[in-house]
Amino acid sequence: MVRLSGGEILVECLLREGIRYVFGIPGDRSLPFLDAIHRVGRKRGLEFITTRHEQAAAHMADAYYRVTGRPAVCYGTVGPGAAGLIPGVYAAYADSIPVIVLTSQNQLTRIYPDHGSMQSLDQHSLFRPVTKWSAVVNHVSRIPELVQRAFRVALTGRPGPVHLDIPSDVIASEIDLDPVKAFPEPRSYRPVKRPRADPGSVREAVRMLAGARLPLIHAGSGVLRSDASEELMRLAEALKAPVITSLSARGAVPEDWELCLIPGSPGAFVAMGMADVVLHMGGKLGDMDLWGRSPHWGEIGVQRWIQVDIDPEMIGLNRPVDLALVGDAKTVLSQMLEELRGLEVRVDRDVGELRRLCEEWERGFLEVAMSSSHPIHPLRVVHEARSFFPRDAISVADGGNTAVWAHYLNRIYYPRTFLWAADSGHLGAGLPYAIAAKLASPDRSVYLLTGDGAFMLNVQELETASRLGTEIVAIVFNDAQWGMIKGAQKLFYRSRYVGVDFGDVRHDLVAEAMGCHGIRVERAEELRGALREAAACGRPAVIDVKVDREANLTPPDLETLAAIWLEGCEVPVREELVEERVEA
Ligand SMILES: Cc1ncc(C[n+]2csc(CCOP(=O)(O)OP(=O)(O)O)c2C)c(N)n1
Repeated sequence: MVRLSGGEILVECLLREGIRYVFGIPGDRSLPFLDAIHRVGRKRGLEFITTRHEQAAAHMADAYYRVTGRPAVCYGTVGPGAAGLIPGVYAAYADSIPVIVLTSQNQLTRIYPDHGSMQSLDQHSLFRPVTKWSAVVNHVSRIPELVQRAFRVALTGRPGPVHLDIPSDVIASEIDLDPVKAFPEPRSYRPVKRPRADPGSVREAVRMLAGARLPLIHAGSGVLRSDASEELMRLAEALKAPVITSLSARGAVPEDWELCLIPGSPGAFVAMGMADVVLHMGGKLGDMDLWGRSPHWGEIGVQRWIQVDIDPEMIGLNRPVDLALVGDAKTVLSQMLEELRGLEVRVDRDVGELRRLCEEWERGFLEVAMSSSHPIHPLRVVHEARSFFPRDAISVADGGNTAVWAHYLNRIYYPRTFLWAADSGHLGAGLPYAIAAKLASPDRSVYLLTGDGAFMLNVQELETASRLGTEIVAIVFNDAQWGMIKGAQKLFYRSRYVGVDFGDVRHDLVAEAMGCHGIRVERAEELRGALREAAACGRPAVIDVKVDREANLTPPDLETLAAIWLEGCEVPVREELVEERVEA
């Protein structure tokens, strides 16, 4: 038996799970935990990284998982610290990212219900809607069991964040325990094998796909979470089936691959309508997938649909299926490949034309990018950045229209090299994502394409980047406006702008003030030199690019996106009334 404090027990549990980073802002309630990191954790590779806002801490833990496939921890102190984590935890939850969220809580005798302590907050309830599971650790002896359960819940099934609320007397108290029993290997408390699908259904699915006139694979982020890209490409090749990824699964296949149809491109749209059998792997078919419904997809009952998901609750969520397979993407794809052996596959499929449509679409954007140099078109910035950084660089997107432009010309070639808060659309995630991506993968280039509005939401993290020496290149599309919202006001409300303009900030000078390198660019010809300077400066760098304000209002897809988001809530624009009132 050994005598350990709650803080030491917690650290030991995290070490057993291979945790490398705890991101957060300390509070007085976390002192025993921090001290245990100092005495026990550090020498075994566990570090506490202070951020300058808890939201960024959660985004960093999120990004660390996206890049490495291994979870990280974010921490907030009782009350404001916990509340500050929420936006980042929500973004992770929306994209099914397993983040281990720890919060400090007041003493057991003062909580649930609270009777007047400073900073009291029902954190258990607060985190429930943005986590898969939340629990209050009500005794020091329960720390191992509840931490182990937290990891089990976070990492199995459809992954997601989990939350433990730890009272300050629990973390400070000591107990005698048997370390062999208290800290077993993870495989003794959570499954390490991936679930297989029913073999009969796999056989049926493969037969449907092999005999299809045009099979199409739609890959969601389950493919990324399960590291199934290689199996996916092998299956697509064997079937001669084109692949479209969801926007959040970009990188699951190389976007210049002959079977890849870029989401949102005409090639993808034609295939979505034409395919007679669709294999939908690991995703929820949300609004950005146009709900899997006609007119963009084939008619229900005509276009046959096979859905694979690790979570049975996702089956048929937005489109009825002809065949459901419940299992892990990588395992099910391997089962399919095995089943396909020796089976005759139709060979008359030609996806070349579909692919040509994608390339034409891209060429159109490239022409716009290169058509002028002043003011700088946002597409030019995207193009210069993508062609400067190596194929395996990690790119992070943030912002409204900036992220839309980035989609057009920022091609992704490898899994886990594209970070974007896809399902939350959470502005401000970009800078913390980029910093954590560099921590997670120091040998790769990391660049951020961000709107200026989005950038300022977590700009304080430039200090974190400079302290950590994470050499990222942040490219800020400076148009001094909330472009996407202003663009919607332009399209639907006759340019009656409200709340969408702000000042021209010198982001390069802000960067310098926080220990980073800053460059301002006003002409397109300066972009290449600025990128070179930023990449070679040996510090995190910010390139503040003055982009064309007018062009940044309405990228071609804005109208479609706005129609999806505003469906059913369009306000009829009654011009006569508006004019009458103005005159009165
Ligand atoms: C945290 C958060 N607040 C508000 C929004 C709503 N929103 C969506 S796009 C957008 C404008 C983004 O402006 P910017 O980052 O400057 O990029 P731009 O559209 O100008 O390229 C806003 C405010 C959001 N998605 N996230």
